[in-house]
Amino acid sequence: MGGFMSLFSNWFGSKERRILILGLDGAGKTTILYRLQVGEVVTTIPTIGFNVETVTYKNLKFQVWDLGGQTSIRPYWRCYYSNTDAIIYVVDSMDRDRIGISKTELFAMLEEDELKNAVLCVFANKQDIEGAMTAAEVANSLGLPSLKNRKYQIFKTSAIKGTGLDEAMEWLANSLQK
Ligand code: G3D
Ligand code: MG
Repeated sequence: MGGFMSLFSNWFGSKERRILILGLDGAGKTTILYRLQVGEVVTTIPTIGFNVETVTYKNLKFQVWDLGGQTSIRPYWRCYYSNTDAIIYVVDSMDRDRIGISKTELFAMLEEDELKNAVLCVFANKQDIEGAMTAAEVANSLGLPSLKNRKYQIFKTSAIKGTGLDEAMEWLANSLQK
């Protein structure tokens, strides 16, 4: 347990940090959570029936759930975002069909008042697959250039191969220190 995260958790400082990992189903969020190797993943299913995966590692708390689908459960998500420092937004770079939905979901999240100070780290995931959208394509399709008053960065990742994750976490740690 630990790996590079043990180094990074020190970089995040001693303050408790809460990080949401969000994106459409199939984007690779759960795979990433396990890749970070930060410890036991605890899955809770709130009454309304969406899964929330949580990992706590030292001063870091990661929470993961799927966006998209039923909008009726959206209000229940609010219970999970208070004091969020960062959003890791995961995109399946092969999923051109749903990148528009992914954009809509992202912008809906970013409108939430409690998330207005959260930094945004986008993972253009599944870069190991040939024909995947480049990071620039993902950024444009998500509308990242139109973001206002948001500190963000996009990274090419492969959760399967474990590439790009450490650079992304390094950026996150640096951003949260400031
Ligand atoms: P989710 O938690 O966002 O819903 P998962 O997504 O982590 O469950 O991943 C969905 C599927 O995509 C899984 O495949 C997983 O192995 C795969 N996947 C995740 N990240 C990558 C990646 O970087 N590259 C490739 N090639 N595949 C990835 P299965 O077959 O188990 O459904
Ligand atoms: Mg999952």
